[in-house]
Amino acid sequence: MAESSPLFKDPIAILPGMTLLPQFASSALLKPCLESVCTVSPIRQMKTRRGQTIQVSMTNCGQYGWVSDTKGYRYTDTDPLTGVPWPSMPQPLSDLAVQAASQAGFSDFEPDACLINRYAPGVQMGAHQDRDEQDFTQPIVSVSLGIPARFFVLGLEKRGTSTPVDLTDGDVVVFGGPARLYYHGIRKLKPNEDPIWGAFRWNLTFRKAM
Ligand code: MD6
Ligand code: FE
Repeated sequence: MAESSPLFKDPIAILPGMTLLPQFASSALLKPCLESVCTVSPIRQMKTRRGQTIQVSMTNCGQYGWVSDTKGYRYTDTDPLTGVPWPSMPQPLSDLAVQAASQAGFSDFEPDACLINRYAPGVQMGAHQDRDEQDFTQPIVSVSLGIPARFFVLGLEKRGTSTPVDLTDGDVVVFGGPARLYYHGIRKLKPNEDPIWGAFRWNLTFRKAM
């Protein structure tokens, strides 16, 4: 009975449409999956439309991958670095994403893209909306691995009061419904050390892109 297990943590409602599932993911299970993805499509720094280097390093798995370059943001079915399709989404990753979405009330999540972000200490992600996907009724499932970070959520406006959420290894956030288009970001990471991931934080965001 999961509810009576000391390993099971209850979901936490952060805002309507935003649920935190504390320690829902296992780094030990996911690390080999990420290593196999990064062997095919290496983690790399992308550029913005203006030609600036994005501090967060990225890669993707799944049918589609999110890319940014001087042409802008979009999803592609081919990795521009390798010229071949993005590696398929490992089953343990898609299972985790579907189970997390279901726990948060999204029972028909069908992820076809997983953006993989890697942060070193000192790196942040500015306030942004995720709106390059076709269907905003599908949530985004976000998995945090490695060193801690402070996530912040605004509303439909880029300015104003933010809600902070401290994320640690294994935490999963499901972002959907009224929160799906809320601005959000990651504060500058403080140096830290994780036994599995070393000095880095990894974040996986599962999406239905198309
Ligand atoms: C991060 N996360 O946690 C960045 N986007 O490193 C995101 O940008 C994000 O956590 C959409 C939905 C959930 C997220
Ligand atoms: Fe985002």
